[in-house]
Order: sequence, then C-alpha cells, then structure tokens
Amino acid sequence: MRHFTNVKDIGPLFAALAKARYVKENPFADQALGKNKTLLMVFFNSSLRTRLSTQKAGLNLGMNVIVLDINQGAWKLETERGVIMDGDKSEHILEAIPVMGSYCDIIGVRSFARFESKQADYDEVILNQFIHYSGRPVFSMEAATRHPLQSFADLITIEEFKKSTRPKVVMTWAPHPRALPQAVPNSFAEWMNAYDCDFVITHPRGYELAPQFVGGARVEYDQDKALEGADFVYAKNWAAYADPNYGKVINTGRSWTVTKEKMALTNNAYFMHCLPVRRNMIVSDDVIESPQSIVIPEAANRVVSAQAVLKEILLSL
Ligand code: AN0
Ligand code: CP
Repeated sequence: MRHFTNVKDIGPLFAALAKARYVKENPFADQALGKNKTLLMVFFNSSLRTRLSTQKAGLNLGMNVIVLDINQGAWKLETERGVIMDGDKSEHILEAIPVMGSYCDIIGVRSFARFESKQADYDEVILNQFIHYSGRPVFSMEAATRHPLQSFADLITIEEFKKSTRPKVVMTWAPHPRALPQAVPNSFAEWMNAYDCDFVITHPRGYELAPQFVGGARVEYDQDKALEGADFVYAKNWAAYADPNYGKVINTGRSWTVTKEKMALTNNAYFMHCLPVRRNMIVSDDVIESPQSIVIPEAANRVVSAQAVLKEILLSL
C-alpha cells in the first residue's frame, strides 16, 4: 500500500481484518520493520484519539514519531496558489509540504472540511497536495470527506462484537450545536457498503449525504423505524451536504438524541460513536454508560487500525 485515504486502499476486507487481528494479538512482532523510519503526523485540526493511537501504533512498529500542530507554533500556511501573500500567512503549503516530506518516511495528515467551498472539500485539495508534493506515502487521519482509520477501527469492532453473520447496522444522525464535517458518516457508509451487513442510514430530511457515499445503503427518514431490530447503532452528527445548505446546521433535531427509549426499539443493540461525543445531545448518559455501549473498545481499536495500515505502508517502502 502506498497511500491510505479510502476503503479501496486496504484491499479485500476479510484479508485486512485478518491482518488487524494479527496486529492486535502480536503488537510488538514487527518492531524491526519501523526501525530508523520516521512517521510525521501533521494536524490542521484538534485530536485526542487519532493523535495518541497513531503515535502508539508507530511506536509499536519501532518507528520514530514526530507530531506537528500547524496551528500551534508552525507558520500560518497559505493553501491557494496565485495569492499575493501580503496578509497573515507567512509560508505557502507548496514549500511546507516538500520540506516536511524531507524529514520523514511516512506522513499522516488531518485536515477537515473547511465548508468554504464544497468543491475544494470534495476534491480533497489539501490531502492531495500532500500526496503530490511530499514525495512520501500519505495516510488520512481524517480529511475533508473521509476518516478511514476510524472506519477501519469501527469495522474491527463490529467484527468482534457481532452475534450473527449479517448484522443490522444503523447509522443515525443525532443533534449537535456546531456544524460538523461529513467525513465520519461518509467513510463509515463507504466501509459498511463494502462489508456484508444490513446497512441503514437514518437522518432528518435535508441531511442527505453525497450519493457516492450512500451507495446501495437503505435510507430511512423515520428514526424509530430504522432502529427496529438493529444490532449496532452508530450515532454521528453531520452538517448538511445538499446545496444551498452545504456545511450548515439546518435542524436542531433534539428528538433524534439516542436515548434508552430509542435503544429499546433495537435488538439489544450495541451503541457506537467515534468520539468525541456530546452527552445528552448525541446520546443520553444512561445509554453511553450502559453495558451495550462499546465506545471505549471502539476507540481502543484505533491503535489496531493505525498499526495495520502503517505496517502495510512500511512493507511497501
Ligand atoms: C470531528 C468530526 O465530526 O469530524 C472529529 C470526529 C472524529 N468532530 C468534532 O469536531 C467534534
Ligand atoms: N475519533 C477521532 O478521530 O477522535 P479525535 O478527533 O480525538 O482524534
């Protein structure tokens, strides 16, 4: 694997899951693979899990790890070409990227959708600049349209907890006070569509995701109906995708919070969320604290997904 930005890069899922299981059972088996190799993680946005789990994955593989927070201590970067740089941006990303590439062997990038231009977000302008100008393998630590390390960890978690061969997985929109990217739901849909499950997406009208991510999934606008018989409930907020509301919160949707009453409609479903989660907006205290909540093992599997991906990239260097 050279770059890792979407589900296709990982190859067949059954093989990827087998590699993940091996990594989970033998976390230090590949220490020699990363020796004298440097992982650079570049963050344009905040992170707790991605930062710690990916760093841990690199360390487990024997790598040296450097982390750069672009907004804390680095020069402010201009990302548009052709701009007269007489404002507050001291450096252009087109110099910064090859310089960063010269200091490492693999680069991870976190760069959320900016909601300034749908086209720029959905063209993955920032991530693609890293791919084109760094000279290094690049992996996404959540880009504008996808969060594949999260989705891979979600898939590993579903495999571990599922009780039937073809579980019903329901991804439900839930309320949040701020406009959040579509990367997590897009990506989760992309991975679930590639996996053998009964996948349903539910959200209020106006929150339709991009058709290329919805794919063949069933969309059900009635949340209660969608939740019936669910084995896994995957909650997430996202801002509107459809024009003219791209990047906007169009509905406060307080009735969409995942509560005990909502979970009672399911097949004693497990509750999942990528975290960070706002309690009593997305999910009630009692649901996230219940024995059916698997948000902590889900987050723990972020080390596994990151390590499986970094290992594949290291093998291809
Ligand atoms: C981000 C998002 O929704 O994309 C990161 C989730 C992993 N969440 C927030 O900004 C709260
Ligand atoms: N789930 C996730 O990516 O969390 P962070 O934003 O804390 O990295």
